[in-house]
Amino acid sequence: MNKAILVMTSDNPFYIDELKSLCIACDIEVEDVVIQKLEKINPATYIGKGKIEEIRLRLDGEMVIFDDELSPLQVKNLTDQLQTEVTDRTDLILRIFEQRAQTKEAKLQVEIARDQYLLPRLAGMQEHMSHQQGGSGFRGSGEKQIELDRRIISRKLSRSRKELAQIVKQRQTQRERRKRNNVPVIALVGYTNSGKSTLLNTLCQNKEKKVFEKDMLFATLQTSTRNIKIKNHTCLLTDTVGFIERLPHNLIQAFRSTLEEVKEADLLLHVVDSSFEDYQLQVDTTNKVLEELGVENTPMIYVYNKVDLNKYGYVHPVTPYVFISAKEKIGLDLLEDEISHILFKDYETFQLGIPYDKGEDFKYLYEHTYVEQVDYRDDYIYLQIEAKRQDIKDYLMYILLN
Ligand SMILES: Nc1nc2c(ncn2[C@@H]2O[C@H](COP(=O)(O)OP(=O)(O)OP(=O)(O)O)[C@@H](O)[C@H]2O)c(=O)[nH]1
Ligand SMILES: [Mg+2]
Repeated sequence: MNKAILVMTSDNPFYIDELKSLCIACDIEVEDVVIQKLEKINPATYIGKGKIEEIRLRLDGEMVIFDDELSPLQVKNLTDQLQTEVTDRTDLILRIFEQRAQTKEAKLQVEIARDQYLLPRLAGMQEHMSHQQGGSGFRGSGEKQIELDRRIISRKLSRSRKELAQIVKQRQTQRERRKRNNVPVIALVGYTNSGKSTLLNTLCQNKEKKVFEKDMLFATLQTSTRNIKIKNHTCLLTDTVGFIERLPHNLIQAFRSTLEEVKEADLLLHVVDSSFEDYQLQVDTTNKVLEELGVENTPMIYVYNKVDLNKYGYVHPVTPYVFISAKEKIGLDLLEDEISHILFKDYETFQLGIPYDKGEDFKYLYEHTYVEQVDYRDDYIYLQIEAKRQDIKDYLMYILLN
């Protein structure tokens, strides 16, 4: 297992714990945490000379990981001076995404983000490699190598981008088809590890179609959509990638298409880990991303999860909200009430009698509304449905008068 020394510019335990969790997810053991509060970041080496020396003396084969994203120049200089692998939080997040990506789309997205990150950093890495090999004197050949690598990566980047665009287009068609079917879409959003996938699995009746849930950062990288029933209404529930503070901008770009699903949603369930005292920071981060996506006007329910841990006393809920435990199945009725209150408040029950020669109309209503009852009677087909009046305005003549 790799070992590391972490370099922080803040002593906020939230950030320290988060960087440690990122290390754990990458199989890296944290040996030490160095904190230097900086007035000003050194453009050449990020931290100051004295601190670099202090770290250098302390090093015993560990890698050094910075909490912030380092510039290519900083990586190069620090690698030079510390004579060990120097990397940053962005790289860790990329590594995790690389491990977890499973679908073709997620893999492409991560590849693009990685290549974008790599491209300006090739020089620094080359330096590190040559140190490891005992520092050969052939600088010239190294530079040629860098140029070659750069060209290979650039070509790969443009290929991946094209391929991704193709997949995104296909998904768009899928989404449009869904939209035509009038089925409301609910999207789960929230900080990583808040319990989105667990909630999806709990709400999904089809137990074979479970999505991956785990106590680690970024368990989910691909959106999955499942059919669920909310008070007899069919809805689509979409699980999304979790958010994190300071998500590297390469990744935001790469994952934009995944988050397109969120834009199409009729309702957002903002899942919050209520057992976490600093939950507000996570809520703010999530809301910031939602704002960037332009969905701040989509109706949203705050779902304060993990109440079974009994550590939600300090939560100041924002309306509309519910307290639940996705794992222990607590409060799910209330959640369904809230969802149906928002999504189905305009729905009414209609009793229709459709003549047998109006087969097309029957078919339309059968496919586009919530059918509660069908009865083939002597003179007509009896149909009891739930629908919005405006959605069936062309069929109101079939309403049966009692
Ligand atoms: N105690 C408790 N644990 C929960 C609850 N809901 C989820 N968890 C746990 O929290 C961890 C994360 O759950 P996930 O459902 O994978 O979280 P997520 O929001 O999908 O995470 P990402 O995919 O990384 O964004 C898992 O270990 C779950 O078992 C809950 O209601 N109570
Ligand atoms: Mg998940």
